[in-house]
Amino acid sequence: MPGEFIVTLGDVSNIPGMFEGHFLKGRSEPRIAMVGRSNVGKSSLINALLQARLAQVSKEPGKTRAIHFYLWKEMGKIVADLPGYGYARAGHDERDRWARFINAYLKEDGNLERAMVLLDARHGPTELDLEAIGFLSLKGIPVTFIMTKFDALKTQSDRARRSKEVNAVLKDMGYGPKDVYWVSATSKDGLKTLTRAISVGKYGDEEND
Ligand SMILES: Nc1nc2c(ncn2[C@@H]2O[C@H](COP(=O)(O)OP(=O)(O)O)[C@@H](O)[C@H]2O)c(=O)[nH]1
Ligand SMILES: [Mg+2]
Repeated sequence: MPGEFIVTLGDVSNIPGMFEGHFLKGRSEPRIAMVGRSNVGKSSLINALLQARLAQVSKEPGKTRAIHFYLWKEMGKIVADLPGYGYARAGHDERDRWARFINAYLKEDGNLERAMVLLDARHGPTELDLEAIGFLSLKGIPVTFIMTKFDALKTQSDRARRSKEVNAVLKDMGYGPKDVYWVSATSKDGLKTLTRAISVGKYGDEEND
């Protein structure tokens, strides 16, 4: 059952009338926001999960300036593809605009269930990622981490080393290895495990409850 495009929020000025309490354009499905650096693989992951070519994948960073909402039918959820941050040519104005836009969205959406912060498996969190994570936790939004492009880590020792490094950084922010999902939109590695977690609404951080 492929997903479906719902609506695009191009700008703060589009927000009025879009949300009403728990509803987005009259739809009540809980929202999951995909957050991450430009080019980290947000759109590719959405397409892989929703089994449709909905989100535009681009080699050129910084293309998505809008928030696109997609219906993940099987899950009964709505996925929000948030604009990426941190591409090389973005200046301060652009960053401010990003923060204002995301802020306005987060304030209006009464049914945001969780943010998925996507990080490149090869690099781990950048300064801007850490800023974004801080921003989300300040807003009280539950965060789960998704390490993308896992296929690019070719050897077992690469994988072991990278996961050790990432876990160490995230530990400092109060997150454990169970909050981290390693996936590849290309090879489909890890997608089942992630989908299962989303479908039962139980993520690593709640497994021991
Ligand atoms: N090797 C590899 N490349 C990927 C993967 N996911 C995305 N990419 C590539 O990374 C680039 C950016 O992807 P995109 O989904 O547009 O990233 P976004 O800007 O975060 O939405 C594209 O060239 C994709 O083909 C993956 O799982 N593995
Ligand atoms: Mg994108």
